[in-house]
Amino acid sequence: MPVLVPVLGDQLSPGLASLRDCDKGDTVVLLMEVREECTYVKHHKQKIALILSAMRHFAESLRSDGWTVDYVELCDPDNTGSLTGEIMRAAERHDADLVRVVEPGEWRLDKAFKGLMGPLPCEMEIVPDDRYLCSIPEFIGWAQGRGELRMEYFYREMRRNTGLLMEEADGDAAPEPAGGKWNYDHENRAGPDDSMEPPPAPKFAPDATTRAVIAMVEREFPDHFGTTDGFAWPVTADEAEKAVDAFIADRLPLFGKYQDAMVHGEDDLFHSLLSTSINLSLLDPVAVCRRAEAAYDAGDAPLNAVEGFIRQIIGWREYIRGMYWLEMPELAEANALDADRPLPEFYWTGETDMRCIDDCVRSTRDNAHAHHIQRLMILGNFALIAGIVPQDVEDWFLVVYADAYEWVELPNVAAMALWADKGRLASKPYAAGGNYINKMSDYCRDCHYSVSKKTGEGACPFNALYWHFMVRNRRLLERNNRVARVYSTWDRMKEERRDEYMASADAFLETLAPARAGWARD
Ligand code: FAD
Ligand code: DLZ
Ligand code: SF4
Repeated sequence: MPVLVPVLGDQLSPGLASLRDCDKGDTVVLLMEVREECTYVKHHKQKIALILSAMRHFAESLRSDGWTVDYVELCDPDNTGSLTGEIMRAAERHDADLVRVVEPGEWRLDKAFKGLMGPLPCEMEIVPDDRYLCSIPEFIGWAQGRGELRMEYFYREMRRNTGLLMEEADGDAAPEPAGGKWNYDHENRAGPDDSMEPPPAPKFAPDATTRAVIAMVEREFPDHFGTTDGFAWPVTADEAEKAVDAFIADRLPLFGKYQDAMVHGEDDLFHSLLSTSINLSLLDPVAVCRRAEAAYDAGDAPLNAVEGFIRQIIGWREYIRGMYWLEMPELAEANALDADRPLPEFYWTGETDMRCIDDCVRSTRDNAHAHHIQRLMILGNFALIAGIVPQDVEDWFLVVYADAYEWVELPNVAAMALWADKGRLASKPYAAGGNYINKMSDYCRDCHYSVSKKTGEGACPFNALYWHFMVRNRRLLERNNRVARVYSTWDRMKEERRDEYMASADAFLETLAPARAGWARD
């Protein structure tokens, strides 16, 4: 009568709370490959291959550590196809006394797991997920009574709690942030330049297990988006550690400076590519931050880079997760700007003359990855200013990125990129015209469109769409004092000019072919 411990595909840590106090002799660890998780949205082929391969490798490492593992493969003939179906079946198969599972990372599964408590033939315990610095109740406590839920204040608390980049002060005074400031973001806004030489990121060649999973994914999910050809993700904790070593040695020193830069054909620049490993739990996020801090202490990386990197993990990542649980389920339906245009087909095919979008979609298709500023200021920004339905955009982001789980994808897309939550997360919409993209990238140099042309034939579409967005949403946005002066500029423009902007945007929007059905969901 063992304890059955289901471990989900993104819970691949031997230190998982559900395993911690278990007796290896009286526990069965259950890992389940199930069709429903691969297809409730039609995830990128590379993403499915990554998760299933990492699960298979994790099962092996548990076995060599002395655990009894029950591994259900996708094509097992008795596989019910769902996580709840498999937990039920395994509880009966093993005549379990107790099912103990760490709370899932998604609202949808949380509801499904709570619904299992009655039908299961034994007790079920859902234990809190303590792989984060800030628990869900702590985050809700932090948010309560605050008018504005800004990441910066949350981040400072995480710095104090962890002591990361904190320095002892004189006497009894509280520790202070290294260098005297909490945030060095203003040093992290360089566009690309000729001196920039991004070192290649490490690639992890698929081993036999990964190759078998890739073949299965190609066979079982042939119509899913993306390619598995260049699969190079870490699939074990050891490989993920090697990825951290390479990042700290080669890319961290310039991570800050070029954090917001974009270069055509350069998919990684100085980014870490660690999100897939952190989200799968192959890496402990705080341990990664301590490695970066050690590089600063040793004089191997400057403060703006190390602070910027640590902020992404103990600041943004933790805050985003807290916001997900605070704002669900309403966040999934949010559409504060009443955006009503369907997602254009070119998000899937990359077939557009906009060189910036073409490059980001290519990287997304080939690598199941695009870096932050591509996601926010190209793909997210276009969807925002073109008024694309948030739920279409959310499905796209959840499908295409190897690091995408709803807890992290949804707040980033709905709240950060699309302002669908009316500014609960971001104080103003991240809307930008072509000038911003031209400053931060080399995309515009060889584009079919001219970034300096504002309206009419051949003008960069971002320019007129920016004003179209501002005009469409004036009632809501002009009350925002971070946006208000945009309207003074608009009001000072000649009427004829304003009409040209609106006509250009309308003409461009008319050309957008909506995505065909079936890309994201059947
Ligand atoms: P780096 O640039 O090296 O950053 C270091 C780490 O910081 C990342 O590995 C990640 O763990 C963390 N991080 C940075 N920014 C964020 C953030 N905004 N939210 C959460 N963690 C962050 N990240 C995901 O993990 N999954 C997603 O589905 C996802 N969707 C996004 C959608 C949009 C519209 C936007 C704007 C951002 C999204 N992000 C998402 C955040 C970010 O873009 C990715 O974490 C990052 O690009 C991953 O690449 P990297 O590991 O090289 O990151
Ligand atoms: C995303 C995903 C996929 C593609 N496949 C599986 C799977 O077969 N088995 C599994 O346990 N989890 C999978 N996942 C992750 C889940 O969909 C879900 O996002 C997380 O478990 C939430 O914590
Ligand atoms: Fe993108 Fe406009 Fe630049 Fe072309 S000109 S790359 S569409 S921003």
